[in-house]
Amino acid sequence: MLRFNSSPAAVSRETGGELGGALVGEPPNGAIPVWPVQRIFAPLLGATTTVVHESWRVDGPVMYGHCEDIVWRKAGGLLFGVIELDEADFKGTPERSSLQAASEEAYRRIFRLLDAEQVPHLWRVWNYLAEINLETQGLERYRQFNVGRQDAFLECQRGATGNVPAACAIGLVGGPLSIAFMAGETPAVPVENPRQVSAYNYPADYGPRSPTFSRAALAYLPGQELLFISGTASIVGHQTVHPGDVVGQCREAMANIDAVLGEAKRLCRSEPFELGKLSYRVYVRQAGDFPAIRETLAPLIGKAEIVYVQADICRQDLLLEIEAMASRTLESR
Ligand code: 3EB
Repeated sequence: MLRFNSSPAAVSRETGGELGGALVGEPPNGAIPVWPVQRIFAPLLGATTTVVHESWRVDGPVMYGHCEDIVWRKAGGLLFGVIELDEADFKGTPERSSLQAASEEAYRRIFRLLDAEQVPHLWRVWNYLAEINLETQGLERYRQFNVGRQDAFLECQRGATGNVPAACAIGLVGGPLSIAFMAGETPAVPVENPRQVSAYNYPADYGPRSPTFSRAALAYLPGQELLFISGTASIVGHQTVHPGDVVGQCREAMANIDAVLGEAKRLCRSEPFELGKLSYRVYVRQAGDFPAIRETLAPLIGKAEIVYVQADICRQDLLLEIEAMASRTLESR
């Protein structure tokens, strides 16, 4: 059983079975845990603390390792890892930026580790990079990242369509390229959104290579069903809708999540997932939009857990992005 916990403490003490997690908010004063924790240094909005600590815990013995800038832990058919790469360590060329090179190398290393540890199936990936909307060498940095990511998928014989992980790709003010990942011994079931063109089929208007992710992934552990919903924005078809209208974007993003839940309903093994029973993270481009977003989401999500973070979204015209997760126990028959 994989358990997710979010606590408003700078550093949570290890209580046993920690697989990995994330620290979201201001850099804490205290020590950062030694286990794989993704540092997402971006302001929290509407929170009572300056940092939240999210962790994934499992039952049973945990194996761990550290190689090629990846810190990872493995238990119960699952592996969680974090890789941080400093772009400055990668030589760029006029045709291939250092971010593109770092992105490709990060994914190559992830795939190498997953193959070696025999946990080959990537379920969910969390990507963070500095200055995501900045154009350098004639290409926006998010698009440079997409080229490196897709090249690695193809090079490692993973394929870049269909069976690809759920993901998010978010911009921070600075810091390294940081990628966290959850992988399993068994494949996840990819879920697409009928309202949207699959991201891996986006036309070339959005960059020389399409983004490599699915809209959501259903994953299974003994007696447990997990749903990972990728970063979801105000996109219909492949186009941004409601530019400049944060409330409209917020409603559209939730309509997209609802559509993904509708697809998941056809594929899942227990009762349908509901909007009010997910755990959410919302990325808000402009802090000033936060009150309107909170008000718009409140009636839609009820008492669901939600963390708001100020960060950049991968298209200049997107004002927010919403990701979510849910877990349920499965009755054994
Ligand atoms: C979109 O739907 C919005 O590049 O991994 C959402 C989730 C987005 C993941 C990624 C990008 C990614 O295209 C952006």
